[in-house]
Amino acid sequence: MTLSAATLRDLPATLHTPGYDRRAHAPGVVHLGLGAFHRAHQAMVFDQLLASGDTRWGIHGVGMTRPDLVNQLRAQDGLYAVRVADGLGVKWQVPGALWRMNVAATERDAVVQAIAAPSTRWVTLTVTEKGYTPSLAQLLLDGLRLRQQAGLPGITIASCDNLQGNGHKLLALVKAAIQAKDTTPQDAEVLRWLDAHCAFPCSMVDRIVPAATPEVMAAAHEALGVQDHCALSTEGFWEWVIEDRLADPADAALLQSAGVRVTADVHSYEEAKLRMLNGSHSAMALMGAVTGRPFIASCIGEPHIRSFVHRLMGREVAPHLSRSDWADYRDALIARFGNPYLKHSVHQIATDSSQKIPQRWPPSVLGQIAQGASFEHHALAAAVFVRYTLGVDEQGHAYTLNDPQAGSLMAMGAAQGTEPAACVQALLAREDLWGSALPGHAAWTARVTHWHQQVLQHGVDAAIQQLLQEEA
Ligand code: CS2
Repeated sequence: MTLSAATLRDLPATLHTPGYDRRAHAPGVVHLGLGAFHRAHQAMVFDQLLASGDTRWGIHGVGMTRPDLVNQLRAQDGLYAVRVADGLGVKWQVPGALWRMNVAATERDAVVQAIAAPSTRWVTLTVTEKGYTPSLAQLLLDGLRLRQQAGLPGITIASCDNLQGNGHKLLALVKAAIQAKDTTPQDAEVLRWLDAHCAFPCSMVDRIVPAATPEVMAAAHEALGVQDHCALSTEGFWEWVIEDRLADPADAALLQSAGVRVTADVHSYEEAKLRMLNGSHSAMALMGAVTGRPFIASCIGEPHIRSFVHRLMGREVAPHLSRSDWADYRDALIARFGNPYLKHSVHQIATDSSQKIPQRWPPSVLGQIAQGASFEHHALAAAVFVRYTLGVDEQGHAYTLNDPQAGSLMAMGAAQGTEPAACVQALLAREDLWGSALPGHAAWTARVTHWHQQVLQHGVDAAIQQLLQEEA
């Protein structure tokens, strides 16, 4: 037996399950980028709102390319279990907010129609850093244009990806799609309508949701008594901070009632999260990949890596943050990274490093440079990234670089055994990775080159130990 609407009532009574009618209403939210994260984060916020009796938060979930998850979720009527587990305890829950599903690549028209549906009030997005393409903008635009032509109300379009100023980026992308060709009077009308009636708030979302493992599926089976091919595991912690710029201003109080922070100041939360959490994640992921440690918890469990991450955040990231409670945030992060229930694969986080590093590291390095302060931790992290492009760990096991830039990164990194300094220079020269200010910076290049030599000669662990001693 498998989890579905029919088997929902057979689940153990201790499990939190949807008590509301999942068929009576049309979805009010279209989510683009249906994956693990959305299902264990926003979908659980919307589940709370639905449970409170507000029927407008059902989700039409859209997988962008691959059909497998959508097919599995369809077979389970959009139901899946979430294990929420950390030092405070373990509990299972079945959120019920996911009502419809499509795949954008093969069912584009259904997605456009969903965005244009009268019941739709929100579009949320987690399409990853590399998903902000003209074709995404065109998809949104086609749906929004239909709304405007039909005289429907505007909607809130909330980017929830790990990009600084994600709402601004998305709005600019959609406007660029309108202006890409000679604009007609109708285009000008859409632009006016977008500005007047739609909102593109920036938002910061946070919850660690690893790709599910067979162990999670087995635990789900045991907890539910039925199979669940879409089960997930996450931590208790979650945060959603969204800019107070919503198409329907009344949504602010509703979201707040479900624990979302609605504020004018998303920026300070975004920058802290990207540089502290995601910046540390990328550093540990690359260290784990090269040293052969499989999970984030196995990295932070090593005292030298834990000290490295603690200092990276406290010494090189925090001085440039506007979030004043950064010390508590840092300590909470270290505890979250160590959560033994989250088997968060280092290779999953190292995926798309070329798209992630630009948001995560350069702002802190530039901040340190501007203050004449040390950026050694970031330089070592960058050196490990160069080492990572070799595609083989310190035990000699090969791994795949899962990255849109994999080909060019591996080609540039290939000669690091024979021409290490030239390889470092070539990789540090790339503005797509480091922005426009860091490439060519002599001291930065010198320090990354130094740490890269240490990594090649003595290994990542010894290099970290050396850094900890030198910068005690
Ligand atoms: C991670 C994020 O995979 C990654 O790049 O850093 O998915 C991280 O787990 C989330 O942003 C946490 O909120």
